[in-house]
Amino acid sequence: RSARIIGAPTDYGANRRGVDMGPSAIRYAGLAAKLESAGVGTIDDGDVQAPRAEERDPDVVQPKTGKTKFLKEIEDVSRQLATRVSDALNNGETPLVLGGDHSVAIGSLVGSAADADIGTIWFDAHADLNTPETSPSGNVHGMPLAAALGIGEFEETVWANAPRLSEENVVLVGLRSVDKSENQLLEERGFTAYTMSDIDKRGIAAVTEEALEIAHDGVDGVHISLDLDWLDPKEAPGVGTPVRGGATYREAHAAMELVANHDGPRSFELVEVNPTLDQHNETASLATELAASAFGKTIL
Ligand code: DIR
Ligand code: MN
Ligand code: MN
Ligand code: MN
Repeated sequence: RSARIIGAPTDYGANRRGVDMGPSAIRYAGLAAKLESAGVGTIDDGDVQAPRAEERDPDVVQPKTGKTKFLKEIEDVSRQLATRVSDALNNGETPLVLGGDHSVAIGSLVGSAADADIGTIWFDAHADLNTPETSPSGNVHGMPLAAALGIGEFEETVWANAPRLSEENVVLVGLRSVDKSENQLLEERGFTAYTMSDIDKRGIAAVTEEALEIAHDGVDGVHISLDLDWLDPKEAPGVGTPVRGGATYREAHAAMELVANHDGPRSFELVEVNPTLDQHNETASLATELAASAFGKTIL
């Protein structure tokens, strides 16, 4: 089994700079070596094209809060990424996408769903189910699940006719910061959501096993989306929107080991690592360890 590493160095969907350095930080933390030590071969596909702020036209005024920011740029990245992800799958490799802010998940999901029925498990403090109308921030990193599902105004975007994952196979794990409109969608639609309180009460293993059953039910494979802000900020300080009360180091490894044991991921992504907010690249380093666990690394 081999992993194809695909970098998506974007900050378009976030509210601050630095997350565009995530792919470099994660590679520099030793991703390929850690995967190889787990017996997983790696191929590094380089990065998709994502012009940085310094390369953009300074005369282009960005919309203010409340409007969807950088939608065109995000569409462009998601097209490139979807092609790379589906090419890797057609080659028999497991795509391992490095963000970038969480808007890159739109491309990962579209690519992963291109030739198959898929589910997803969303390990995140946030639900990422806002739409352009409901978003309090205008930041697309709070919207990728809604975009990939074509909810609300996303019905009219480039993703309108993209291959879809079914709502019944969408599972969110670790929620602790959910906007009102997102909560409403969680109640109305077919998603399954586990909050940090569910993990407190039932334990990470029971929750993750149930999440895997639901995400895998009746589909060909599951996309694992790992937003590093799923973890507690004490473990993962290098993220743009930290929220107290997240998963511990051991809970995160336990969940990723269960992912590995349950067929492994069809596609996998590490997002929201921001080395400019970090100490000694520890969040990127943690991300590499968790990826290794998800790809089958065990202690013994
Ligand atoms: C908030 C924050 N729900 C928003 N979302 C974040 O802006 O839509 N997602 N930080 O990762
Ligand atoms: Mn997220
Ligand atoms: Mn998040
Ligand atoms: Mn199906």
